[in-house]
Amino acid sequence: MLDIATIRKDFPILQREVNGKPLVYLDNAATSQTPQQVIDVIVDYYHNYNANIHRGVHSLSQEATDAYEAARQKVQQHFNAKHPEEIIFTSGTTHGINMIANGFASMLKAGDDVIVSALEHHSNIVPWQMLCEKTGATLKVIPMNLEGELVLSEYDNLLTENTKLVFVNHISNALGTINPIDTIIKKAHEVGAAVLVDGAQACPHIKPDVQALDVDFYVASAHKMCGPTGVGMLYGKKEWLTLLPPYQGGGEMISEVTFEKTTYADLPHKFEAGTPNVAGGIAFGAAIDYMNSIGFQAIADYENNLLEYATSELLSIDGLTIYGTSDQKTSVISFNLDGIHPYDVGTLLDKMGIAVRTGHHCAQPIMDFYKIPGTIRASFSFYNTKEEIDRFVEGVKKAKLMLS
Ligand code: 7TS
Repeated sequence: MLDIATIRKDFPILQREVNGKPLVYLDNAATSQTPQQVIDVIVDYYHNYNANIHRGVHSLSQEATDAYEAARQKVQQHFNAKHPEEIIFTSGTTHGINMIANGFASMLKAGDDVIVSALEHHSNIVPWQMLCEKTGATLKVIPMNLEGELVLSEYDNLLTENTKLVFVNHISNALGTINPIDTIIKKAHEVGAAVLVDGAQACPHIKPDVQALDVDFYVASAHKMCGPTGVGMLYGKKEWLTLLPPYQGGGEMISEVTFEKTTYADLPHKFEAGTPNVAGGIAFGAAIDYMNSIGFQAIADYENNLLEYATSELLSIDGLTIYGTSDQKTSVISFNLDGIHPYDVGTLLDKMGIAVRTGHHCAQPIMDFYKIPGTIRASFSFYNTKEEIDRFVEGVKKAKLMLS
């Protein structure tokens, strides 16, 4: 059992009011809130040992380098990567995906296929479309069903010896569906294709094991798991990261530079050109510590209860449709009220101090599938409470009355 009252005290922002009402923050899929323990780590860095890393002989630089590399090891252990150099610090999920899409540009050709899923965030669609434009490779799509699940029998039909890459999210940001990535990875490997899993929405809820999954690439953002914005991780199997060319050229990613030829640094530095987000990387490590101190099993159990409760309460409202009804689902509810634009509901909820997201959630193909302009999305975290869900459901009822 989680002691939610105590946990909530860790999050200063949860104490504030919005529009004269206590904040109910239900936009956790967009970004999670930051506990004081993580804020303190950022403040401590700038107060006490702000320095550039990997380059100074002076003490501050050594301290900052040690803390940054210790954070890399925390990320490595958390995701169970075999080697610390398989963890590349990025600016977030989008950056990690673009690194890999860019890397494959020199390896794909016309006649090759890459497979995406119908449930992706735009950041796991557009970089691959750009890659296909560059290389002549063909983009194929695993379709979805009305429940918001991937149709795996169709995936079987798409896989051929021409398939070079498959990219799929672990959990859908727009619907909350947990995708069967272990099966997707196994089947891709049977035809020799590599797999990138977008874990942006999974990492706030579960602890992925990249070795057990045997995934080739896994990407995530710190800001969705109690860390700061502007930092994330790319896991890549060492063999792949060694093979792929660097994404950006610059300082710190080289071994030797002359005007005739440059040789690249070893992993992970080959993919980390320029001064990184040092405070962010260190704080990412602190966020991982924080979440593990609560425990991912406890988080999942608690959030599943919130999801069940909120789903049944919302379904008691006439004319309310939930999109994404898989039984493999995390704590995200996307819904609409008959004849009412999601934006109007979101705006009224904000007036009541309740933060939700409205719109297409950067997943337009899903909205096209359901033939809707967008949804209202409430996404719950372990620091949300049943009382907040009651206020939210009351808010939706009020908004419905005002708008019908
Ligand atoms: N992939 C998924 C599945 C996501 O949910 C997001 C962000 C991204 C990639 C991009 O992450 P970034 O940190 O690089 O921006 N999703 C959302 C969302 O659902 N609402 O706001 C951002």
